[in-house]
Order: sequence, then structure tokens, then C-alpha cells
Amino acid sequence: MDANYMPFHPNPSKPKYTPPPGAVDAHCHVFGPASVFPYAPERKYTPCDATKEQLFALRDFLGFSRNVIVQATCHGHDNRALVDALKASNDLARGIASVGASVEMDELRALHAAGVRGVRFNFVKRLVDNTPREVFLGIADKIAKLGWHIVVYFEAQDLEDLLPFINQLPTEIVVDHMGRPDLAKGVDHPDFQRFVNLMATNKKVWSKVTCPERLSEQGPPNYDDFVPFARALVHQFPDRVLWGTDWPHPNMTTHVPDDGHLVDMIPRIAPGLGEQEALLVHNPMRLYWE
Ligand code: 0GY
Repeated sequence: MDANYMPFHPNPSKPKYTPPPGAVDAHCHVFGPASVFPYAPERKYTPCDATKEQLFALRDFLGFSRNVIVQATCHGHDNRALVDALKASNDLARGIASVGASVEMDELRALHAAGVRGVRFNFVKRLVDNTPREVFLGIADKIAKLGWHIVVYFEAQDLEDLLPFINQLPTEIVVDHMGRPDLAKGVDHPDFQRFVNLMATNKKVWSKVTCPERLSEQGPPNYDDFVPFARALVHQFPDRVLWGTDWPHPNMTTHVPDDGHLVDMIPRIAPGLGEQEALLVHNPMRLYWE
């Protein structure tokens, strides 16, 4: 583990909010254990191990039923820890993999059998080296044949440049953490409105309304400045939003989030029962299990 790495909360609080039956934590990771699944040589950070057993225990403790596990950059294109967790989940987890240009259909089919339903294209420069867009488009063509979708991770200042690429993608597209807006600028700022407009014009684009702990300047436990952004997307696009914990919260520098507090954000961004059921159950089930 890196010297300055902040491990996940050892003892999160029990949320006051009870998710509806069948709720899905649609953004989380497993790390290692490094003794079994070593971290990738090209990684930009070395986390603390965060195992499938710990993830499944947290799922139960928080009142969730299922997980979508996203391959993290510290494991590179080696999806073994992800596949191991999916296979151990008793069909209660689906996965998003990370693959390279040379990936073959047989490998993708094996990932599909394990529960993978998408790939992640990462544009966050502190996390990955640059991948040419033609490489991503080649992968997109291959995974489209399996009915998978693409998760895209970028920061708000890069969206304008990425728009033509995103609009070229042949599958459903899930954007991580609302495209990482700068919350200090406010919902009406052109940067966030560019993202809202993308979702309004391209009906294949979904958003994870996730990561108050990363985006908020006001901080825990209430993360008030996060609420209007997530609320705006849930309100305008109730059928194309997903929610997740982001456990084990890699690369936090300001604080270690309490996962119970993160769950308690849900009724503030999705006040209606119907909105909560769409966000936590119907939307992820449609995208990952049907
Ligand atoms: C997240 C965010 C981060 C890291 C990764 O794959 C990763 O390493 O996703 C981050 O550092 O912002 O979604 O977990």
C-alpha cells in the first residue's frame, strides 16, 4: 500500500435509510488480495487490499442485495480478482472489465460467462496512460456483439473534447460520477449543463449519481453541495441513473468516507419512492441482469 494511501472505513455506521428490496450497489471495486491477485505493474497507485468477502459483508450491512464491481486501474487489464469475486457472488454481482486492444472474442465470452457486462474506458490522466481512441473504438465494436455497454470515466473539463467520441460509441454508455463536475461552479454552469445536454440528446447515455466523497467541497457527513447535481439528473433522467458506494474509495485524500453516510444521501437525491426503486433496483437490473 502507498505510504499516503487512506484505507476504507473499518467500521461504517448503519444507515438510517433502508434501501428497497433488491437494491444494487452499482459502483464498487475489489482489490487483491495482492498475495493472490497481484496489482498491475503499470498501476498509478497501490491500494490496501479490499476483498470480495469484505465487499459482500458491507453489501449486507448496508441493506443492499447486489453489486456491480468495476475493474479498477490498479489491476490493469488483469481481470482475475474481478472474475473471482463474480464467481463467488452466487449471481449477485456483475462486472465491468478493463481490456486491451488485442482482446479476443473467446476471452470476452469467458468474461461474460463469469458475469461481466461491460468495459470501462478511462480518461482520467492521474489513473491511466493515454489510450488512442481508435483502440477504444475497436474494443467497442467487439463488446457490442455481446450486448455489453461501456463505462466512461472522465473529468468535466475533458467532456467537450470527448463529445464526438462518446456520441460515436455503439452501445449504452454509463458515465462515472456525473462526469466529475466542479461543484463550486453550480448546476447551471456550462460545464455541467454540457453533461445534462449530452444525456438529453443522446438517450444511450446513463449517469452514476455517485461520489459525494470525491466531489464535495463541503464534505462529510452531509455533502450538501453534491445534492443539487445528483438531484437534477435523477429528476430529469429517472430511468438512466445508477447509484453506488464506490467502496473501497481509492485515492481519497481529504477524508475516509463512512459508507452509512453515503447511503443516507439517497433519499436526498431521490426523494420519491418510485425514483428510489428506479435508481437502486429497476435501472441496474435492466442494464446488468436482464
Ligand atoms: C473510482 C475512482 C477512482 C479510481 C478508479 O479504477 C480506478 O483506479 O476508478 C479515482 O481515483 O478517482 O471510481 O473508484
